[in-house]
Amino acid sequence: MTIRTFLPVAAGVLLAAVGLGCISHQETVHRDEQRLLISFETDTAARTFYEAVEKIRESSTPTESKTEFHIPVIFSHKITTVNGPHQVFNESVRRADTNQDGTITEKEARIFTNNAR
Ligand SMILES: [Ca+2]
Repeated sequence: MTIRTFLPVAAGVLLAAVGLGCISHQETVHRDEQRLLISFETDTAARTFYEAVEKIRESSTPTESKTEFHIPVIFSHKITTVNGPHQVFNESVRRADTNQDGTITEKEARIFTNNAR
């Protein structure tokens, strides 16, 4: 292909792309996980733990991630992932149950509360 034939073809492809407009895809994915099963040594341990979890929920913004891919003028692809409420709870259980025995003791709940952010 010579430059004399290439330029009109390239111009035609560009004009067609502009004329057709940008192909755009936008998607929001809600992601959550199953809530972990946990038991508490006492009611005090449960109350202490849940109060700390609520404090964390109130102070944190919902976790969100974005994936974007663009080819200027021709193609745009954007995915937004929003994490559900069980993720904060599960992460709190993993942090609080330090020996991973499935039970949060009063001592573990107190330590978790003191370090909750
Ligand atoms: Ca434990």
